[in-house]
Amino acid sequence: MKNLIPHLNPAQQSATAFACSNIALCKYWGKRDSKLNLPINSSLSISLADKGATATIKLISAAQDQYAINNKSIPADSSHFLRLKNYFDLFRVTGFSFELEINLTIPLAAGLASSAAIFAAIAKALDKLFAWQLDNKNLSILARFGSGSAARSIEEGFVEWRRGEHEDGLDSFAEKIDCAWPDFRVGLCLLTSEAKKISSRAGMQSTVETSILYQAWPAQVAHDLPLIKQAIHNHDFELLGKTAENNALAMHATMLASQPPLLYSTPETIQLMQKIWRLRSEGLKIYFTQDAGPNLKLLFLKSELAQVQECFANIEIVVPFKGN
Ligand code: 2P0
Repeated sequence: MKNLIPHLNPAQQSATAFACSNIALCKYWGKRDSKLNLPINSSLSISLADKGATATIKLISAAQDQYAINNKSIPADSSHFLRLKNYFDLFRVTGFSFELEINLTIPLAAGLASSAAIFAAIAKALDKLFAWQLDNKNLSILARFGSGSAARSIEEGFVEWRRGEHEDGLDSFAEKIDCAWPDFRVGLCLLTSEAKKISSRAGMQSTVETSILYQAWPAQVAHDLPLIKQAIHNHDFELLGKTAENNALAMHATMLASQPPLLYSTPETIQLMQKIWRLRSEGLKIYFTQDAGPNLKLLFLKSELAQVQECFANIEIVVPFKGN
């Protein structure tokens, strides 16, 4: 941390920042260092524009930190509180505690990358509070300490998080891919906004430790990542969609082979997958991706919008690139 942040002298009493959520098209699943959140594999995501988290951090003279999400206080004995406190412990200022208010434009812990947006927003707000003026590379590393996928929530558009090689993690950060795709759309199909029972953190650890299929995962990523980048650069939607969908299903296959088995899908998830496959066989150009939860995210282009809205009620459409 000393190599990353210049000092711990606050420049102001309070700071606010927003960070977007992101959805991985090539997934991060598995850590080589769980303290520093260093991934086993590189990953690639699309940022969700105005869907994300706003963090307001204040220095208060109370005995203990106070955290709230969507105006609801987080109990001090909860795992959410402990995880946030562990992060804030990296930045303690003598004589002060931190007050944190998070406001989300996405459901909490429903596989819609809320922890990514939350820790990225906190990292950006801390940068303002202390006036560090970190660049996006260092903000990405700072966010990664809170949650791996938060490394990808600093930038907009398509983002690649390279796993890096160094033990200190200073080469493990995310960078924007310089390629806009204005017609690209993400559809959020919210089957449930209930919090998941097994966190991504626990789920990926169990998969790495117990799933024999996990051995195949780095090879899957080595195959998929260059294809997804190629598809982005060539605006080849079919290549992007089929590679991203296969990547998500392969990740879920490694989870299913864990002991005990890890299954984030519900019957509604499977029904939705089958509907997407049927519509695709009938000519609709849509694909899906799935994270550590039952909800699916649809990938499609603007040209399919009317049909997608007709086929899927209650879908929320995200336009990742502004001005279209
Ligand atoms: C991803 N997920 O690439 C993958 C796909 C979920 C499935 O990154 O332990 O909350 O904080 O590093 O970042 C969710 O895991 O886990 C995640 P930690 P994180 O988006």
